[in-house]
Amino acid sequence: MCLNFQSSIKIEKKIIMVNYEKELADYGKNGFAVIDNFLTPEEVKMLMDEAKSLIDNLDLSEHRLCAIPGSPQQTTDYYFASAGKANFFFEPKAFDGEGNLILPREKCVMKLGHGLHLGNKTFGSIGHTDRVRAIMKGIGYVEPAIVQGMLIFKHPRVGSEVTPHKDTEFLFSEPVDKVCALWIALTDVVRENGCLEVIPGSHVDSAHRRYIRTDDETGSRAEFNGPVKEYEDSAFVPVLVPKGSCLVFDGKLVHRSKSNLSDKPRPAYVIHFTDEHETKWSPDCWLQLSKPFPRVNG
Ligand SMILES: O=C(O)CCC(=O)C(=O)O
Ligand SMILES: [Fe+2]
Repeated sequence: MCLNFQSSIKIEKKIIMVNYEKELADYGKNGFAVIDNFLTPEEVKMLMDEAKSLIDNLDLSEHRLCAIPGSPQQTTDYYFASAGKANFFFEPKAFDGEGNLILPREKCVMKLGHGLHLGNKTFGSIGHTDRVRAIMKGIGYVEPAIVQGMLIFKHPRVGSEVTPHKDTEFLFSEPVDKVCALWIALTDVVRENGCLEVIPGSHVDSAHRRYIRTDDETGSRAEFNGPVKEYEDSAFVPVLVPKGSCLVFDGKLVHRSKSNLSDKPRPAYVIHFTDEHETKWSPDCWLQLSKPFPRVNG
C-alpha cells in the first residue's frame, strides 16, 4: 500500500514536472529542436490504429478529390472547409487520366486535415497534454492555441516532395507572426524516407509572401501575394526524428522534404499553434474557424 502510494507520487511528479529546457536550449537560435520520446510507443500505436480506421471507413464519394498545395484544387470549398474537420487529400500521382484511383486507398492518401484535432478525440487529445504545455512554455508561448492538425502519410513512390517554404506563408497572425509546429514522427524518419530538411536560423526573417484570401467566390479564393523564393540547396540540413519523437519548429523556419525513397509510408502528425497573447489571427489567412481556436489545456 505504502509502496503504491510512493510510486504514484513519483509518477505524478514526473508528469507534472516535465520540462524540455535542455532540448529547447538552442530553439531561439536555430528555430527548431528535437524532443526525443515525446509520445509513448502506445500513443504512437493508438494514432496509427485510428488513422487506419479512418481510412478503412472513408466514403470516397463524400470526399471530393483534392491534391497538392499550390494546385488549382487547393482553392476549392473542400480545402477551405477542411479548416474545421478532417478532410482527405490524395496524391495526384495516384490517379489515372480519368480521375480514378490506381492504387488502394491506403496507399495514396496524402494527408488528413486540416482540422483533424477538432473532429477526432484520439488525435485531438495529443495537443492538450502537459508535454505540449511544457513545450509551449519552453518556447515562450503565453496563451497557446491550436490552429491546425494534420496527418501526413508521405507514401513511397507517389508521396509528393514538399518544396521549401515557411509555414507563415500559409498560417499567420497579426501584428506579428506567432506560429509554431509540432511535427511528430509516427515512424523512424530518416533521409531515405524524406525527413524534413531545414535552414537553421532562417526563422529570424518573416515570410517574403503570404497566401491570402481573395473575395472572389467564383475563381481562386486565395492567392500568393508574391513569387516563390529560391534557397541555396547547401543551406538545408536533414533532421532525423525517431518514432514517437517530435520536431518543434518556428513557423518562420524554412523547411522542405524530398520524396520517400523507401518502401513504407512516412507518417507524421503535425499540430500547428499560435500564441494569442497580444496577437490575433489574421483575417487574410485561408484558415478560419467559426469558433475560437482551442486553447492548450484550456
Ligand atoms: O511532412 C512533410 O514532409 C512536410 C510538412 C510540412 O511542411 C509542415 O508540416 O509544415
Ligand atoms: Fe511546412
